[in-house]
Amino acid sequence: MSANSPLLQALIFDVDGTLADTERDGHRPAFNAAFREAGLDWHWNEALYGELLAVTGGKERILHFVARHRPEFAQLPDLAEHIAALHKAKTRHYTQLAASGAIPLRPGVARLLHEARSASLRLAVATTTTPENVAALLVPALGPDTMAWFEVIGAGDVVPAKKPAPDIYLWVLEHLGLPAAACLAFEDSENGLKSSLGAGLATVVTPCDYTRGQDFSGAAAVLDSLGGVTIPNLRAWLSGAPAVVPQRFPSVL
Ligand code: XBP
Ligand code: MG
Repeated sequence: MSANSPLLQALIFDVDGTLADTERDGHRPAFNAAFREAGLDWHWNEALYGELLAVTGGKERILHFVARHRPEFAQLPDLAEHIAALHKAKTRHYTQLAASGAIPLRPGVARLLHEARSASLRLAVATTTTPENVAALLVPALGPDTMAWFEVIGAGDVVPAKKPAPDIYLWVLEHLGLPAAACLAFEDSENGLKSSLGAGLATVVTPCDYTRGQDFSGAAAVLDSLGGVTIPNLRAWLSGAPAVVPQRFPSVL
């Protein structure tokens, strides 16, 4: 590291797809349960959901689906209220599922969070998902005190423009009181990467099932998982070193 290299001070994590593979078997069935409960015959299968993921944010995703696939509903004068109610029910189903421990963290995530804490790195979250979903996912996997590990949690509607807009990362940086050059972001999707790069953040990408094959140009590293990634790796990537992960660790740790 040269004398001018930035000092890594904080790690900012996306949640869905990055900390856990939540979309196919977490968010998707929760949306479908909410639709069923409301008496709608809407069903998002795996392939359709993959297409709908181009739109971030659950309420925005439902609106996009209606516009594309159920245009007869698009004219309802109180459509926004209907969508808000559907989304509230979806969040209830998702948090119940996640809180049961049914959605495991991705390989390397728990270890890296522990190592980052030991190295006194500050932790933050920058996600499009609803705030209560974050705790529902992390607490069963990491313990009751987990949310206190994260100094700033940027989630859901705290900024109106969701990813790929950079706003959520800019909001988190402002609340951390840090420049982008002192932080690393972790993402799994092209939309997420556009958002973090737009905020000026060096970004480590671990694609998930739905995002593999997307364009990750500009990422500091693109890896199968965070298994084997060390804090020295992260410091090196912030300084622009090529992404070579040592293979001496089992990939699940
Ligand atoms: C996550 C999302 C979210 C979740 C659903 O994107 O797009 O919409 O799919 O969450 P990212 P809500 O990982 O890029 O932040 O239904 O709570 O919005
Ligand atoms: Mg994501």
